[in-house]
Amino acid sequence: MIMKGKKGLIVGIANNKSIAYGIAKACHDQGAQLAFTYLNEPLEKRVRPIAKEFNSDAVYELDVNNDEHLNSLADSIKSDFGNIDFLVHSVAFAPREALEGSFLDTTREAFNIAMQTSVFSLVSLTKACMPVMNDGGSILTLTYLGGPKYIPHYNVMGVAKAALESSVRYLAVDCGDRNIRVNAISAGPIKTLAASGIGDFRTILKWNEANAPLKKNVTTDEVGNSGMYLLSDLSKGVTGEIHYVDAGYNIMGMGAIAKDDEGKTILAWDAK
Ligand code: 0WD
Repeated sequence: MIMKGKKGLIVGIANNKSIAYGIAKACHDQGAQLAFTYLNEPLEKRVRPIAKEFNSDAVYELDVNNDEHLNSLADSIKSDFGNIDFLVHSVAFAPREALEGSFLDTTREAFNIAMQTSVFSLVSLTKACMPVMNDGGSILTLTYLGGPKYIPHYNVMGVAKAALESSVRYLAVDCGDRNIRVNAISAGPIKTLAASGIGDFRTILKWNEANAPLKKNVTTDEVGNSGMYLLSDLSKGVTGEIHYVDAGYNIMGMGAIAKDDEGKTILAWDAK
């Protein structure tokens, strides 16, 4: 039981398809005690039964853009759950219209919403949790290849993920003073509620499956297990890292898709 005796806060479960659910499951399976947050009332109905599934009744309302929620979080955790050893930040949002069409058309408002909710939230949540985080703890966030590279339709969320990955490095230094580690998993595409907002997401899934070295898409269980490793003492020497859990897709310098002599799309290794 790798996580026995450890307590953690999971932020970003919308339902049991969420990546944060996979991470919670892996940590719970290894003996961790968990507390959860929900964004708003409709999501509370989804999150409470999930907390029960993991034998927890430590459930708090948290909109990461609400300072009152952030300010009261540490006190609530301290009084009914106790200090935590790890924190999962699995939150991102951009207005739907910003995730289709051209990046050039991104509005100031959409840009600010994406950056506040998807990037600054890691900084503010980390800060809010520091008073209840044990020294030697671990913080994990979720990012995507659309940060360092161009991905169609990802647009402003790509810019936000680039800033998030940079924030991981800066936070890793600040939190390192207390031996608290900060890392990110860059997950391959997974069909979740958030992903359904991205234009043409099915094509991204198919493309990844065709071109990744492992010829498949990853599951929330796979991301969950890697997340559990980064939250556990097994990764005590790892901080400021962006760890790819994407069936290897990010290493590819050449796609597997090619055109045959008639212009038909085929797998590259079938090309003559
Ligand atoms: O392909 C994917 N699904 C990938 C997701 C690939 C690589 C990375 N990611 C990232 C996302 O960008 C995000 O950072 O993983 C993280 C989790 O996303 P998810 O598991 O794919 O999506 P989902 O199940 O929708 O969970 C994200 C949740 C929100 O769900 P909805 O769908 O209601 O927006 O983030 C939460 C909310 O529960 N969230 C907030 N929580 C607190 N305050 C807020 C907020 N203001 N906004 C969204």
